[in-house]
Amino acid sequence: MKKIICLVLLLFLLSLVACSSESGEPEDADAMSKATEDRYDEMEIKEYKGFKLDPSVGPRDNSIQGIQTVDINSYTLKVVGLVKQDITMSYEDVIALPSYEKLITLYCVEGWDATVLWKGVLLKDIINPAAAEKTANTVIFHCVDGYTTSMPLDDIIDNNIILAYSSNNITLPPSLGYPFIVVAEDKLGYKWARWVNEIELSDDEEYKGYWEERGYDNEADVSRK
Ligand SMILES: Nc1nc2c(c(=O)[nH]1)N[C@H]1C(S)=C(S)[C@@H](COP(=O)(O)O)O[C@H]1N2
Ligand SMILES: [Mo]
Repeated sequence: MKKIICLVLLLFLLSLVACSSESGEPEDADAMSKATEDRYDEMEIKEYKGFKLDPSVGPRDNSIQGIQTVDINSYTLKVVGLVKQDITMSYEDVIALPSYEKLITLYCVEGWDATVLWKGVLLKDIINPAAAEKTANTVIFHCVDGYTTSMPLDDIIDNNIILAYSSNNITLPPSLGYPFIVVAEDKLGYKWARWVNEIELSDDEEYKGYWEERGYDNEADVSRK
């Protein structure tokens, strides 16, 4: 008799477990909203080594000229300015360089942030073959939409700053700067140049890009961390 009761109990418990795992929708408080869910590209990964990733396409766009569409066949990336040798690279040339992956959060001054798995190449691997002059201390990024922003050359070299062509394992979407975005880790969003097509070496430490010229801090360090 005891055995039968145990068996019935066991079957009951097993059915409970089965039901709860079938019940589908997660119920935790921070379950993703349908709107957020919809922004993920079908192929995009949503989690990396236990970290939740944000959809790589943000909730809105406020680029100075809207989202740019770049024709990859005519696209070139140039390295110019205080260099011994100007360089022009195609998209294929850039992505043939050794690749690096980084899980980094972008913080915009507007108060939103996005944690994304970025994959790209080291900016120094692009700059080094051009051989920067000794006087060069600043890197100015020029973009297809006329946007510019800058970073100290040492920052880029010492922190292994990458130029990304992939976000969350998919090709960088146009909204994020296809073909390339500067993953300016530890810097506010306006340092993350998108649709980059020219890298200029300069000795103007005071250079002010589009938003910097309009009053935003040139260091742009992310303070909340
Ligand atoms: N080429 C280009 N890059 C740009 C911008 C832009 O307008 N043009 N906006 C910057 C700003 S202010 C932010 S916060 C990040 C993310 O842009 P988003 O706010 O439009 O998503 O891209 C940065 N890079
Ligand atoms: Mo921004």
